[in-house]
Amino acid sequence: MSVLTIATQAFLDQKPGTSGLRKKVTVFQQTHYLENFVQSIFNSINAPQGATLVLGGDGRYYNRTAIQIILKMAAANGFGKVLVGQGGILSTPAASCVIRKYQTFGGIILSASHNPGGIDGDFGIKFNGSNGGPATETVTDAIFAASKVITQYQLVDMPDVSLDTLGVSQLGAMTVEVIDAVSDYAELMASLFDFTAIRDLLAGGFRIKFDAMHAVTGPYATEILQHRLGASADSLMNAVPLEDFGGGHPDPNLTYAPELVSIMHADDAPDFGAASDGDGDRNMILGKQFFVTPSDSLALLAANATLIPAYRGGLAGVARSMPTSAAVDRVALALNIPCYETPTGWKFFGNLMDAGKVTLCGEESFGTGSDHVREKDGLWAVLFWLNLIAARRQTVAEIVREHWAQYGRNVYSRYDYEALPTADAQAVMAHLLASFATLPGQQFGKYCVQHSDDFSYTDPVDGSVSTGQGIRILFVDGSRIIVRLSGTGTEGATLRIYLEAYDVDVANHHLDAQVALAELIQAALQITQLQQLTGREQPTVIT
Ligand code: G16
Repeated sequence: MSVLTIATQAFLDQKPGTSGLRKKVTVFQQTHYLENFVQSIFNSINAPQGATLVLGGDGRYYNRTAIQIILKMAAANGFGKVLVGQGGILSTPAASCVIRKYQTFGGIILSASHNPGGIDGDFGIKFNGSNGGPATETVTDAIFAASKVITQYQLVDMPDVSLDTLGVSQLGAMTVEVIDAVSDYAELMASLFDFTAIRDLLAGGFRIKFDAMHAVTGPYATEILQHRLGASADSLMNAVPLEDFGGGHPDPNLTYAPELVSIMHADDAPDFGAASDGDGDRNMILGKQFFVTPSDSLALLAANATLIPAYRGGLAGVARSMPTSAAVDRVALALNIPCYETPTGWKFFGNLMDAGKVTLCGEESFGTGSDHVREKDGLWAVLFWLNLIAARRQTVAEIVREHWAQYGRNVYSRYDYEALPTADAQAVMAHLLASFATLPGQQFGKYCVQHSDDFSYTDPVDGSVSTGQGIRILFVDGSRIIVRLSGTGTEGATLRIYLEAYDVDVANHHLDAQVALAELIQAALQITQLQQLTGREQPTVIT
């Protein structure tokens, strides 16, 4: 086996964001760009000689090319074995499941998640550790540091490996095992949920619609929902993965899943609708003419967890990212279990789950999951909902409204301003930071500012500190406005404004969130000076 050592020069823009390195495909296609980052991973993770890795991606454009490069580099860097999903495919939660099940050293996941794909779209890469979760900031900082001083990388000079046939082949001294991308994950799901109850629900005429958005969950949903649970073929839409996601934006929300949203708002809508994203870790839940906000979904799953076989014994604790609404905090209080508030990014939940402090976690960005893996998990959330509906035999809307009546409603919305010039977005953040001294005590309509700060987090397990995690404007009545810059965009800057108001009055619970939040939205625009500083009149996406 001949190992080639290639001289290279550092790229200075390889800092991992909220979830790995995400860039335009054309950036990754530059000579040495992908190789530099992969070698920087290998130079930072201290893998023992002969270690096993998991490798797979969401199937987007450039996935197959990248997998061949990474395999050859892994062989040259002393790995003993790589488990690759068939066709180079593994959803993000399935990759986490495989890392854990086969106790590998870690894995490399290729995905830009919900970002568009195709030759003009985005690509991404991240390293997950042996717990199956995204590398912590300590590791991603080390990878970034290594990427700035890299001078060479190594790969074996050998032909490509076949990725389409299950089985074992050799790449020099390293074994490549192509594994079924779906079966380990499907078995894990069957072990968590009451498949018999869900099968009975569906056989009894409960109609569902799952939109795979031409992304990675197509084969998983076909196996689990259709083959194992008996859903009809027309329960699935866009279930064939495509390299460019059919030209769509594989982000399951009210803006980017319009086909599903209109089906769920028709007079003859199915009883339950759901969608997942590019790499299968996000979920959107819909009832007949009813949208469940991700923050409410997390709270509901926590409140109903003991209806599910895997969580029958109760929850150790729950966690949410800071911008996620405090709906789950109220459930945790009622259940007398701890609730942790972390920065945005699933990587912050890993330590809490590993230490047994939390069982369920979630984020406003359509991510929910549990300690069954160390990634958020789209289909898991869908199955959780189906299992709880099978147990309660109520509609989605009835379940949510009953929850609000019991706990109050954390009315919630997020405004995204995408692809802003970076300087404009930074001007908004600088303006807010400069306002901290004068904001407390100021009145905006019915809202009076109590406190404002820039969120920082001390990990209760390893003591690491993460600062600058988003600006919080907290009001006397418990309402909140959060402003932060996204860490997953690839064009300019994306600024997010998160709005939350708490309402216990059942008479208001029928109100559309935009109506209920109208005054808070005005306050946010006034406080941020967003329109004046960016020239943007309207957000790109409202969820
Ligand atoms: C990633 C992270 C999530 C985060 C989301 C949005 O999700 O894993 O934890 O909430 O990005 O992050 P931001 O607001 O910085 O864009 P995914 O689905 O893209 O991997």
